[in-house]
Amino acid sequence: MSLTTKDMSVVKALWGKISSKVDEIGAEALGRMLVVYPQTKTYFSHWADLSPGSAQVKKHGKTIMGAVSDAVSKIDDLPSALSQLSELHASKLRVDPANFKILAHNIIVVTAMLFPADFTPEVHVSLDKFLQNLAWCLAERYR
Ligand code: HNI
Repeated sequence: MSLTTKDMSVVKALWGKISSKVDEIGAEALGRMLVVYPQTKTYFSHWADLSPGSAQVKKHGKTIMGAVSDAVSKIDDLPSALSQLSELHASKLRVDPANFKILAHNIIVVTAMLFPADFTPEVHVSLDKFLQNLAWCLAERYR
């Protein structure tokens, strides 16, 4: 489902509120994904410690959310904003694209947890649509 102008402005406004905590959101979401969906651990088997709050989980959570924040700033043209990352995940990292939706779900859970007052049903639907579009664009280079 494509993003409406309203979805875009809702997501941008949300980012304005949560931007100081995106690193924390990324670390918590990644840590939870690795526990709740243990099949995702296979991609990170080269890490020394995959448990929630480990140095590598924190660092990579920050990296992921850096890319998500960049995508928010380029929300008008997500396919080109994400094409290089899609290429990397498809041909080098070889991540099953079904996992993008799993991580998106964890990002939503943690955003709701850390920002309960801002997480209105309206914000929920626009954030969900944005992250689903992001997941779809990340899967684009698998074709
Ligand atoms: Ni992903 C590396 C962004 C989902 C497995 N990933 C990156 C990097 C970014 C990134 C940025 C660093 C690229 C570089 O080094 O140039 N990943 C994202 C985003 C999402 C995502 C925005 C979805 C929201 N990645 C996933 C998922 C998995 C995944 C769901 C597997 C389950 N990513 C990886 C792996 C690496 C990676 C593996 C390399 C990490 C490392 O430390 O070697």
